[in-house]
Amino acid sequence: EIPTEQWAQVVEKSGGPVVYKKIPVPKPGPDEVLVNVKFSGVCHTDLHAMMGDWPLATKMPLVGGHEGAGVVVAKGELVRDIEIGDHAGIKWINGTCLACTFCMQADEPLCPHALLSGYTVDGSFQQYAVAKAAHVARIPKECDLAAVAPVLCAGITVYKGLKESGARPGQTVAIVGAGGGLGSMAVQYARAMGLHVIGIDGGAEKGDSCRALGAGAYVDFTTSKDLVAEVKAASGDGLGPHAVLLLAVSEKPFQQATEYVRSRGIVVCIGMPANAYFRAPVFDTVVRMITIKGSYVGNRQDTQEAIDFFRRGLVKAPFKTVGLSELKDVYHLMEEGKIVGRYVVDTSR
Ligand code: 8ID
Ligand code: ZN
Repeated sequence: EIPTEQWAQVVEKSGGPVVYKKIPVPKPGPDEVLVNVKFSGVCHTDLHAMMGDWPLATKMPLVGGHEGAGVVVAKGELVRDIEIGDHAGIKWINGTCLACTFCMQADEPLCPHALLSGYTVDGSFQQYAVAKAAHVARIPKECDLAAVAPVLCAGITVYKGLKESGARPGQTVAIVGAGGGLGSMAVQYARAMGLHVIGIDGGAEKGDSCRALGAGAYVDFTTSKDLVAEVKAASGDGLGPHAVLLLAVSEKPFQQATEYVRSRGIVVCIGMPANAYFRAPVFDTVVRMITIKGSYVGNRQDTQEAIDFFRRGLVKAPFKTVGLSELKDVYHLMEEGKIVGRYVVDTSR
């Protein structure tokens, strides 16, 4: 039985806060499914969305969230390849046109008509959420829905970022923000992909977590006297990591990355600190043949591959579960950089 009302966390004005209240249950359109969200991860993007700190407007009022794992409970008349009762994931890319040149080449995140869960359409911080059937993640029944939730954005994004980094098995990748939500997943995927990992973040607790997840070295940006030298030294032969994944929500590490990346190395920008710019010395970029690029979530194939790493037990990032009603507290901890791994909210409380 699908109720007519449900609990949700609603952003009523840019800057927040979130308000826990009852709202109507949405109805799926002809090409959409309705997912009974059981658990949702809390991504730093949700905080950016509430604060309105990116140069892209959100819908308002807004239900955030884009790591929602649950069960399909209703579907539109055109939906054929997913059934009621199947497990599905509400991810950042809620829907795309599937007809533009980007969609045709499996670059759906670049679709100019993309709908974004928890940003331009309501997302997973509610008990029932709608998404285009073509785009919901297919979650195998054996996957625990709370544990798989962080894969739906953090996992997909870092897995794609590692592929974009060009790093090959046996090479070294530096993960900046390695103790956070994306970072904890990145350490795991990198290790599963046969890479050596240098984790960079702040504090001893995040260091312990990075090492436990498989990082061979940890550099603490809050205490390091010479971060560039330390990262290079940690790369084995001292020439620097072959690739860098920038996941931090701060501008400074973006400036440092081109200094320690190996010659011919690739710097991948993923974190999106507000109002930040990427500055790199032209001379070094040229004579050391450095590549700088961005990476933005993943396509449907990346999604299923990232989930399959999880299903096989190759990635298992740390998470804590609290009630959806406690989302405000999670945002406070996130603002202070105090979260190791991910928080997952349980929509039943
Ligand atoms: O598709 C994308 N590109 C995509 C997808 C999902 C998320 C991008 N994002 C963006 C988010 O919007 C956010 O800007 O990635 C960023 C990281 O998201 P997150 O992992 O969910 O955030 P977090 O859990 O707060 O982790 C951030 C970590 O960065 C560390 C913090 O200590 C924290 O552990 N950090 C900071 I802030 N400054 C640092 C520094 N100077 C740093 N780590 C190393 N050096
Ligand atoms: Zn996200």
